[in-house]
Amino acid sequence: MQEFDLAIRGGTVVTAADTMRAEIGIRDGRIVSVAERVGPAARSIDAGGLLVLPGGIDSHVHIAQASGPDVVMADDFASATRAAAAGGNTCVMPFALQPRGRSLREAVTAYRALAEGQCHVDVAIHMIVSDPNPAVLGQELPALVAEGYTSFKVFMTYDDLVLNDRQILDVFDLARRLGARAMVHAEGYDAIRYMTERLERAGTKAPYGHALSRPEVVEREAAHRAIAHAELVDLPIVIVHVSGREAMEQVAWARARGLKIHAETCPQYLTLTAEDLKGLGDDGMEGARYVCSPPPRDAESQAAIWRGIETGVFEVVSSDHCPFRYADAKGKRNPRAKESFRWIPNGIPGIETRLPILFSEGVSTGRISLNRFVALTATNHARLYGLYPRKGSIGPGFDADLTLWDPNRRETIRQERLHHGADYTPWEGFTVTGWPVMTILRGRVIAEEGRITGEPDWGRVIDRAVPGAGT
Ligand code: DUC
Ligand code: ZN
Ligand code: ZN
Repeated sequence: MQEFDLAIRGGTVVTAADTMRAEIGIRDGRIVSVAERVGPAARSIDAGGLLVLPGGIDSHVHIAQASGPDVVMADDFASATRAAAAGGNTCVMPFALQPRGRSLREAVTAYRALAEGQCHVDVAIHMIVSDPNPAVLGQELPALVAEGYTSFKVFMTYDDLVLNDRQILDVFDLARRLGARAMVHAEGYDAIRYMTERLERAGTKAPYGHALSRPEVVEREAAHRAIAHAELVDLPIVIVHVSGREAMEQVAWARARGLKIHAETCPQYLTLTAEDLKGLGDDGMEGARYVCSPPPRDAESQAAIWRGIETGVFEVVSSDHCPFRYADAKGKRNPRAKESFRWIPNGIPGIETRLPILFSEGVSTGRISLNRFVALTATNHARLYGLYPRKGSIGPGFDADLTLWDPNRRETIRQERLHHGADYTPWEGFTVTGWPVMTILRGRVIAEEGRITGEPDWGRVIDRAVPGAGT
């Protein structure tokens, strides 16, 4: 009788706290033992020369999210989670979006149904609250949080999503009472409209207009306002996809005042700039490949974001994977997008490339330690969103979600190697040092050397605990 179903031997195990030569014994999908030697197992995997990391958790992705009548997102759950697995991730967190005027409960039920049986990795669902009416605040949200949907995002921009200040305060107040986690898209609606109309009047239509319409001050103002509301209500919040120095300084300022403000950034804000949106190509639309919100900034902002990562302002790096096809009339080059940048769908693919880019630019360059990499890509996501101590680290009792990582492997990112539904990657030709070799979900190998070895019903839709008031 074997003691374990699976043993990982010969690797260097890395957690947010420790780096050690150890073997891992796995039984029934869970880690049972981490020790210098573990006993006999039905299968042993040789991780010699490799790092053994907690599986990546990407707590900010968009999958199969309705994007308006004429635009379709490029990924369903099968393709997005396939790409996640190949990129070293074992859990992703997409959003069930409440269309305004409709029930949040119905949106969550329908979204969960889309995911069930279609996932290569585990999925935990956040909500987007676009209409905090009395039924949502009084019944739906409290019930959904109690059922394990313990986090939601609010938007400070977009016609069909924006909440006004009073609505934000009401939703924050409820989140505090429920112990739920609130995430904020911090860009100011009126400022963006003003800038967009001004640019259009001046004849600016091309994709680069997107960056001009959302300068850093727009993000800085909204971040400050969200922080002020969070202070008033006494709610810890997460400011997601912080793109540049100015919004980041607001987070650092809030922390210095003793406020619990969490912050997320993404690989695009470390590696892309607004200059990328200037590309024209055959029909002037090339730059649309890089249109996301907030937009990428400049080299100075990239350096500032790195400082924020190094000094702990940022606790999580997510992909904000939000894929649209480029050569597609329902994607980046839909007919209206050619009339004005304002109709280019906002978002870029990145679920499969997040870990290699951050490892390469962060760990391989010596900017951050291996342990910090693990914290930024797995452990802190689990802690922030109520998945800890089930996921996010390596130790007895954790799910056996692991990524075997070759720290020395040099690879070039190419669209043809990726598994997402998009038809391009913003990082085409980008060379990285460090690459996922094998991804293991609850003790089963789901991806190996870029091949998907699992099935689309191996991932589960999982419920979560409330992160807890005050955290
Ligand atoms: N916000 C996101 O979080 N993702 C894509 C677009 C957006 O505005
Ligand atoms: Zn957003
Ligand atoms: Zn997003």
